[in-house]
Amino acid sequence: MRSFWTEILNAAASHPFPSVPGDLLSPLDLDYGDELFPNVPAAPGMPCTGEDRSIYRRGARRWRKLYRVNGHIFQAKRFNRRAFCAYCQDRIWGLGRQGFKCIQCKLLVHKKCHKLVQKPCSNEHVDPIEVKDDANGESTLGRAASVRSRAEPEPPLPETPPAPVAAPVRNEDLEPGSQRQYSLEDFELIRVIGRGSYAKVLMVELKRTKRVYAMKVIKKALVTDDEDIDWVQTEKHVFETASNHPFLVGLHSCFQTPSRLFFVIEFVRGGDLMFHMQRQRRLPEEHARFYAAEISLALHFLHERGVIYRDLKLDNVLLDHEGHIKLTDYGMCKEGVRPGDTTSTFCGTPNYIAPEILRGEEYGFSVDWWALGVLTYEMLAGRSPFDISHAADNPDQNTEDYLFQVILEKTIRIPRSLSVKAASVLKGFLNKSPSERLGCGEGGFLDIVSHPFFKSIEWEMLEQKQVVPPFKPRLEGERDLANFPPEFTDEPVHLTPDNDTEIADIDQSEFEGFEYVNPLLMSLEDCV
Ligand code: ISQ
Repeated sequence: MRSFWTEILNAAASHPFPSVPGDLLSPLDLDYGDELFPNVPAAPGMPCTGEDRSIYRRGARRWRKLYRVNGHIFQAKRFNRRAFCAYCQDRIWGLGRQGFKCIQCKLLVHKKCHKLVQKPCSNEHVDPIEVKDDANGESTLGRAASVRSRAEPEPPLPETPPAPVAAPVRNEDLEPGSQRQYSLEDFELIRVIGRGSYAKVLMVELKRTKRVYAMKVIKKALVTDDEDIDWVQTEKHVFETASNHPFLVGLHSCFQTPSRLFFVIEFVRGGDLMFHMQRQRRLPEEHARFYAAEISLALHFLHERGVIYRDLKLDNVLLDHEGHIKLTDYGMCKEGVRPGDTTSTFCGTPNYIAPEILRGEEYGFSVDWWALGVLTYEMLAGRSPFDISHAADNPDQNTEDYLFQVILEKTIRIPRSLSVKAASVLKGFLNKSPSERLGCGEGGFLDIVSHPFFKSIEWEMLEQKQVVPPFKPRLEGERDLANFPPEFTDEPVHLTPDNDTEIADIDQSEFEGFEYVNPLLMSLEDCV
């Protein structure tokens, strides 16, 4: 039987190599230095003088979509309490974000009615929020910081009693052969290994088997907004898909307490690429090629299943104990995208956001290939292609807007030290026009597979983890945390006790059905 890779490589052989704009470098594009680090550290792994390590890890963000009609600024909402449309007076009900709410006057309307609202906003004020008029129903964007600063309390709605947290099924009550449910008591919390804007990641041990896992802990109080609840659902769905691929972290189980959501994830021991880049300055081309190729396979797997990853960055690329990559963090993913479909949410981590997102255009899988270009550049050059650290002292140039302007307008300069093939692949991925970008043309993924930079890659072997990684993380034992930043591992590992007043404000019905156990991992565990 011909394998997928025989097919794809044969097709690649007969497919003309795409002419990537920027294949030929003009002298103006060459970069003669300008490193990220201003001096040499006292010893490998030590910071440079004046180096602030906290600057490197920047969280992903999702900006909200806002729709302006007649002075109102509407935001899509899901209502699970009784709410009525101010335009047609009918009840707002149904699954998904069926209603719109004005973030200023709190007017509630159906999504289908929002453009018909004639009553002007009673609380219109000039606010530094970027929204477009929604006369054509076009989706628009706003900045998270401005939109989040909503001072007014919610209008009282007739309440239905809050749903209690679903009582976990007790394992002794399960039918023989059905899945075991997990709870916090099943795990020993060992160390903190990461932290993001919403979540904390711990290394934990499943007491029954003594196996080690990563546990992502999310406070429910931080995910009260409808859009936030959507990402929790998306993250869970993508985890389920990802559990079938060697270069994506898989899910063991999910459970909840009244205050928190828990994802139990396979533990990947080698640390992330950000950690390794901070110690190695820049990577040899051979290493960058290997990581970029494994990441390409992971992205392609997601794309084929209708998922745009949208948060590729050094922090989200983990290395396993052998040195193979695994992508993590699916909270920014967009699901259900068919070939040719587009979406428009303004989201990502600023340094990696593709120009089409910044221009407010509809976009598709192209944004992931752009981010791979940024990441590959960082591996090869030891700095971002949009490095604005030189502008740190100038308040006008030390802003997100300035970074976005640089991404949109600046010609990317390729370090002179890089090979022609490396420069070509970077120019291919970092093409500001998504239709001309490497991986986004007619040839799609095939154009990446057949790019000269990847000529030495044996793709079929690579996907089966049969290629020996160029770097093996140093590990002394299964639980060695030497590859995780001390700013996390030195933190106390406890979870603060539940706060009753905080819990009273949580609508537990939003989290119904969150519990999950991966049947594949379970059967593995039962072999122990
Ligand atoms: C798995 N292993 C190590 C670190 C992790 C960080 C985030 C999510 C999963 C992880």
